[in-house]
Amino acid sequence: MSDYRFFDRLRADAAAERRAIVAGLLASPSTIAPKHFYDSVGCALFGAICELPEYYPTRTERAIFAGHREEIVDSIGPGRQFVDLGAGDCCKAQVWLPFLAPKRYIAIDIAGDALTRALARMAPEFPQLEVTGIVADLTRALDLRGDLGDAPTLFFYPGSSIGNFTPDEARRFLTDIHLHCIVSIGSGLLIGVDTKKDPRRLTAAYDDALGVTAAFNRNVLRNVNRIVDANFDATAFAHIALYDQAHGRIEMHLESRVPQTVRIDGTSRVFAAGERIHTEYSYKYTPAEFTTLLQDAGFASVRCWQDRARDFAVYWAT
Ligand code: AVJ
Repeated sequence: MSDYRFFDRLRADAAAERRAIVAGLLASPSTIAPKHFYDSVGCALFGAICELPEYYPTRTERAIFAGHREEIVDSIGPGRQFVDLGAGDCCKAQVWLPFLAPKRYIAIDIAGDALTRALARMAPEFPQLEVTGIVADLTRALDLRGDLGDAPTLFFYPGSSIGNFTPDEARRFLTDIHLHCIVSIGSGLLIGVDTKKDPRRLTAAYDDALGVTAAFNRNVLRNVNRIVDANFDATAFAHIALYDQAHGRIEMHLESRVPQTVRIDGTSRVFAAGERIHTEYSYKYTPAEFTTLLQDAGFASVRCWQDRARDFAVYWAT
C-alpha cells in the first residue's frame, strides 16, 4: 500500500478562524496566534531556522534521540499506532519508523499543503505502513478516538511545540492526550521540551544574526493579509524577541516602526509607533517543572533524557 488516507478537519472552521484573527488584531494588545506562521513560506523559513547555529533545539533533540535510541525504543515497544502531532515534513518521525515498526502512522498538522507533499513523498517509502494524514488545529479540542480505536498509541510531540501553549493550556492539552492513552495499555507520549538556560542563548536562538527568525515573524503578516483581507506592510514592523525570566518564556512581537493605519477585513486599526503585536510565546521548562506538568495531566510514570549540557529534554510519559 503506497497510498494514504487524508482528512481535512480545518476547512469547516474557516469563517470562525477569520473572525478569531480579526478579533485578535483589533484587541489591545493586538495578537496573532503562532499557528498562523505556517503557510508555505513560513514552513520553509522554519526549516531554515532549524539549521541556524543559534537555534540549538532541533539538533540537540536529534542528538538526544540518537544517543538513547535503544532505550527509548525499548520503553515504547513495537507495533504501536504512531500519532505525529505537528508532523510538518514528517522527517522527525520517519527516523523512528525502522526502529519502532509501528502498525499505523497518523500525521497531524495545520499546514495541509506541506502535509500532502510530505506524505506523498513518504508513503511509497514504507509500503507496509498504513498512513493517514489529518489537517487539524491542535489548539482546538483534540479528539482522535474515532481515528485510533483502542489499539496502543504512541503520541509523538517533538521540537518543544508544547512551548507555544501557556502552562495552563499545556496542562489541558496533555490531559487530553492522557485521556487518549488510558484507553489502551502500552500507549504513551514521547515529547521534546526546551529547558530554561542563559537568557543570552535563548534570545539569540529567537533573534539570529541572519534575520531568518525576523523574516519568519514578519511573514505572519503576509499570511494574515491573505486570510482576512488586510493590508499589513511587513516591512513597517520590526522583529522583537525577548526572554521574560519571571514567566520562563520567550516572547515574539512585531513592533510598529511608524504610526500607521491598517485595513483589516473592512474595518481599520491604528498602530502607534512602537506599538506591538504579540505573535508567539515559547515557554521553557526545567525537567522538574515539566515532570510535574505531566503528572498533573495524569501521567503516572515519566522518564527523561537530556544532552550533556542540559539544553533540551525528552520525556516518555505513560
Ligand atoms: C516550533 C514552536 C517549537 O518555539 O522554538 C522558532 C517556533 N519560533 N523560532 C519555537 C519558533 C521562532 C518553535 N516551535
